[in-house]
Amino acid sequence: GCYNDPERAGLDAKSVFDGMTEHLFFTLGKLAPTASRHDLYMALSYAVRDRLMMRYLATTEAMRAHPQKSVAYLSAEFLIGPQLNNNLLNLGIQQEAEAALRNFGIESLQQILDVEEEPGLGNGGLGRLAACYMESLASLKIPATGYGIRYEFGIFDQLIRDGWQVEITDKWLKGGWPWELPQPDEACFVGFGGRTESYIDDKGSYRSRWIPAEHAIGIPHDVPVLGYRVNICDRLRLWRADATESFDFYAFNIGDYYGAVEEKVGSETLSKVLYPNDGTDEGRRLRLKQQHFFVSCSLQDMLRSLDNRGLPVEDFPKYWTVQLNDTHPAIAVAELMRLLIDDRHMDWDKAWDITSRSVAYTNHTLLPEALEKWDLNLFSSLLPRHLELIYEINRRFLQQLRLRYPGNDAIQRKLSIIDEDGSKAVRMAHLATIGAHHVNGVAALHSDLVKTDLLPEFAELWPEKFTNVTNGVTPRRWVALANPELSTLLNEHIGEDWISNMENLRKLEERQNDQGFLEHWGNTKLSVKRKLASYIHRNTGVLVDPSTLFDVQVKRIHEYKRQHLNVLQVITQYLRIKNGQADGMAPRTVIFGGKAAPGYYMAKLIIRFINGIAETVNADPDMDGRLRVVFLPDYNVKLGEQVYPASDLSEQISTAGKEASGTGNMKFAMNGALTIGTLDGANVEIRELVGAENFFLFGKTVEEINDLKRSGYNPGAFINAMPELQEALRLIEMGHFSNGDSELFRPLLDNLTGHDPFFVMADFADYLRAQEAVSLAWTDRMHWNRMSLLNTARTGFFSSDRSIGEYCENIWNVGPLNVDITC
Ligand code: DL6
Repeated sequence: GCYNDPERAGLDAKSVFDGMTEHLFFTLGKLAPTASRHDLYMALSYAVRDRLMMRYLATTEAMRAHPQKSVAYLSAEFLIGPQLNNNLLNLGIQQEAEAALRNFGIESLQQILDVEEEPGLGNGGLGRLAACYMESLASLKIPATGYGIRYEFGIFDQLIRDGWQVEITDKWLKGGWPWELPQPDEACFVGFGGRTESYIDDKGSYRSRWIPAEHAIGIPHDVPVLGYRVNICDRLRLWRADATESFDFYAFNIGDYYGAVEEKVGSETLSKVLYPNDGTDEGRRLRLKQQHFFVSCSLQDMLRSLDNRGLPVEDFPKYWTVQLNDTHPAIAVAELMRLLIDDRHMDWDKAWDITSRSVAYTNHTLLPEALEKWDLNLFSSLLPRHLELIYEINRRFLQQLRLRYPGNDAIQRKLSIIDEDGSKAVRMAHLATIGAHHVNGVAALHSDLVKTDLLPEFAELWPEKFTNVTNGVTPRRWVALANPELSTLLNEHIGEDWISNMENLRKLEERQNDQGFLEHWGNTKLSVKRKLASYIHRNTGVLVDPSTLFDVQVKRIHEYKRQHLNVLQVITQYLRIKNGQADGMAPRTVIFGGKAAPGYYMAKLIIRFINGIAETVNADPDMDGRLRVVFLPDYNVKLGEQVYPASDLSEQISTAGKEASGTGNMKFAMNGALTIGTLDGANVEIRELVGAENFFLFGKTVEEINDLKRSGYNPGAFINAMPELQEALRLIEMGHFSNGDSELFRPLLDNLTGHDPFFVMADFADYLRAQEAVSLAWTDRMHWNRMSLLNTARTGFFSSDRSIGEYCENIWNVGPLNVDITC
């Protein structure tokens, strides 16, 4: 077939303009002179989507004609961010789009990009990682589908009222979202609840089957994912839950209209809302339903794709490699077994062989509260057949263990999928580990800790299963799109290759002693900081000076990420200025951003704390030109794109051993920010690559933290050794940052001075020392610029292209697909 229709989908400015005009008229029912910016955004997006379609269909057709292995990336979250500019960049038509817009009286593309609403279908790093990986898969020409949920309401919008976080429903679909293609004829049925029964099939064999009490329908909504300057266009397939009509019809006929509506409303709530992933106890039952819903639809879809192409189901592992993004989709192990055994009448061994050769699992956290466990009663009431299958998987696994460790009951209890200590529960990480052919952590340190601390016995049992793939982020979005100023500079001096081969940034090192270049480097950063300063002024009313050091911590608010450590340090700086002891201190703008889970009290109090300090500091004339504190409301992908490029200092200050990887740390470093950080997650690798002399290290190591725990940690001992810290705590206690209210921050103070679970007090002195080193380094601007340049030059490793390359090679065993779109 011919997928290249230059009339209908050309890439020049005239074609884009014609496409927009056509969509304004026929799709949106608008005339150009009265079109709003939103109309123009929609028209341009549809015109761009047309240009994705031929690549998308050519990719589908290539996979039909020449089947090869494809990646199924299963993730409860895809935080994909705004789509328009990314697609323009990857197609190579940003300038053409801008030219087309000028014909509608729009001066800059940015004015239209500002209109785009982002789908907040993720909480933070895990969901954003999935989005970067989809983009890299397509750019590396690997056939892939990202399977997830089309939440009607994604992560809440955050407002700040009187210093507190207020959550507002995220209505990302309200203006219409032009990037999805609903495919109702590819819907799937999913069951819940009910019972199981045995029966004898037509060949006389005993079988089990599940009689669910209720059903939902999953309607796929496909989002094209175009790679950078390639013909491959992969897809994100997001499932929306719909009501099952057969039930409704029956109820309508017997006159139970309201009963039928209730059923309909019930199943539609399934894809209604995204839940926090941090272990707070919200919506447990619905969350498990969501997981099974999207996993079941996705696996049915994969099996159907084999059927449609006439490929035998036994070849499932030859055509699909299924990656579990954390344990949220771990039910896939039991569901694939069920589909193969119950629906396809396969025997156990064959089904297990297929399942365990297809599935791999990525662990993203060691935090015990975030490791998923499902109460056994809840689980059996929703998924009775899956529980039977899990019992059988477990029985066979424990048998294997008994042979390996005869008489060792303790190890069986510890590794069993069923947790029998206290109220019984299903341990999803164990199910995933047993069912997967590979288990990986997301940074070198984290993968080591998975082996030594989280799953040591599993790692001893199956050493070859355990591996590492350090996370990465896509340079297209996080440098080329987010930082056009830096991109232009890079393109001029080292060529454009870096966008698809980030290791080429190394060429920058040749310029590290070139004074003129370093000055240019610094000025480029300054111009990006001016843009952020103006955003800050418009959105918070705070005036900040772009020439000050932009010291930034943006990420979810969590005690382990220790935003409160940062705030305490700010108070110390404030006190030093007040006491006339601030000689040599760099003038700073300290910027925070991030959302707290709605049910996480301490995190919300930390937001209030940041805003309390900001209010006091920013109102004090003594701080003018020396210290400003800003909390940026509603931190999301779009805002991240403005923040990373404009940062000088990246705060990566989690308690060692708690942050699995971090990916913000990579975005900052690529954009030339220096890191102040602990030896945690990917910080370790960032420091190794950029060089210890270009990184501000502080804090206790994982071993030192463990020693402190063992010896009985007493934060008081650390506080007593630091008069400055005592003074800071005293001021907080007096209500100095809360208009005299001495109770407001008491829970935070009690936490820090009491048991201090994240070792804030233990790391404080060293953090202060490292911040002084930052101040000192800032005084020699050429030296700072050189360090900044080296951070960019040496962080090509953190491109998600490298991570995906490793997954393809070491875990998935997949290769690129060639797609031809010429006629
Ligand atoms: O791997 C992506 C991302 C890491 O960079 C973060 O360090 C890690 O916290 C995050 N993990 C999760 C898992 N659930 N929880 N909580 O979000 O994954």
